[in-house]
Amino acid sequence: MAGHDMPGGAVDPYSAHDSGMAHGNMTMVGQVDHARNGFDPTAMLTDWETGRTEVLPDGRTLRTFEVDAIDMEIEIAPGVFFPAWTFDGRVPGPALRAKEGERLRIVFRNLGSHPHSMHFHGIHSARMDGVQGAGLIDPGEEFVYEFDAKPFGCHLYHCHALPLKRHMHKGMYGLFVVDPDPARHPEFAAVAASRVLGSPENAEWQELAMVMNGFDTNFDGENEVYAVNTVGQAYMNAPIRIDKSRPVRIDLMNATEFDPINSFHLHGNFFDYYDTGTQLTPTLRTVDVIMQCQAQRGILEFSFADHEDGMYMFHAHQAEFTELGWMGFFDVREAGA
Ligand SMILES: [Cu+2]
Repeated sequence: MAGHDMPGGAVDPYSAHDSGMAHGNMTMVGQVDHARNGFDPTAMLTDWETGRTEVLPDGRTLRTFEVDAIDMEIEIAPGVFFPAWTFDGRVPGPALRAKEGERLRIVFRNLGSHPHSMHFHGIHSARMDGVQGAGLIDPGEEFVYEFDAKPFGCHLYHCHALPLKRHMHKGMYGLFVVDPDPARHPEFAAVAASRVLGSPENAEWQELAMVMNGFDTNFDGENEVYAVNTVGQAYMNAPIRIDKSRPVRIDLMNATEFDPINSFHLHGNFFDYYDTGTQLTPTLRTVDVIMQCQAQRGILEFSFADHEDGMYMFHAHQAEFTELGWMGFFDVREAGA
C-alpha cells in the first residue's frame, strides 16, 4: 500500500503532507489486470444491462434479463485476489436498467457452489422476494422472478441467502435502476425524460453507475480494500473523463459490509441529491457530502460548466476508506480538449 510513485501519472495531492504514512504516500503500486477479471471499472460506469424487450398482448413492454451466479476469483487491488461469488462474473453484478411500468422477468440460474437468490429492492409480491421459499435456489437450479418495474428510482438487488453478511460481502449485489415514465409525471416531464436511458434529453447527461464496496481479504470481519466498482483506486489510475459542458449524474449505491456507513464527497463543487431516486425534485440541495448505510442509494447531479479545467477528486470522507482505496479523480475538460 505504501508507494513512492503514482501509477498512471495521476497527481497524489497528499504525497508531501501525510507524515503518518510510512512513505508519505497513500497509493497502491502496480495495476490490476482488468482483462483477467473480465470487467473494467471504467467500462462499468456506463455499462447498463437493458436485457431484451418484447410487446405483450396488452401493449405493455416485457423486459427480460438473464443473470447467472458464478464463483470467480477477482483481483481487487494490484496482486490482491478475492474469492468472489458473482452475478454474471462481475462485481458489482450487472447494472440492470428498466423503465417504470414495464413488466420485468429475470431468469436467474445458479451456476455457483452455494444456494443464492436475487432479492430486489422494489415493489413486488412475497413469492418473488428472493428469500427462502421464494426464489432462493440451490446450485444447478433456475428461478424466474417476475414483477412490475416500480417505483422509479435508483435501486439495488442482492443475494438474500444466509448468512446474508457473507453472501453480500462476497460480491452478490448490483444496481437496479428504474427510469421514470415522463407520461406519468406531466408536471416534471422534462426532468423525467432526462432520466430515460436512450432519450435525447438523457444523451445530454454524463451518467455514471457507482457502487461503493469493500473486501475483507483475510476474513477477520473488517475490510482491507475499499473501492467504487470493486477495484481500489481504479479512478486514480484512470481518472473519469468529464466533458465540462455536460451535467453529470451518478447513480450511487452502498454495498459495503462490516462498516455501518459509507460516504461520497466531491471536491471543489456541490451537488443535488435525490435520495433513492424516487422523486423528481432533489431531497438535498447544494451539498458536498452524503452518507449511505448499506443498501442506501441515491442520485447525485452536478455540473463543472463554470469550473476551470482540472483533476477534481472524489472520495469517501472516512479517511480509513480513502487510504485503503476509495478515492478517484474526475478529469474535467472541454470535449476534445
Ligand atoms: Cu448468495
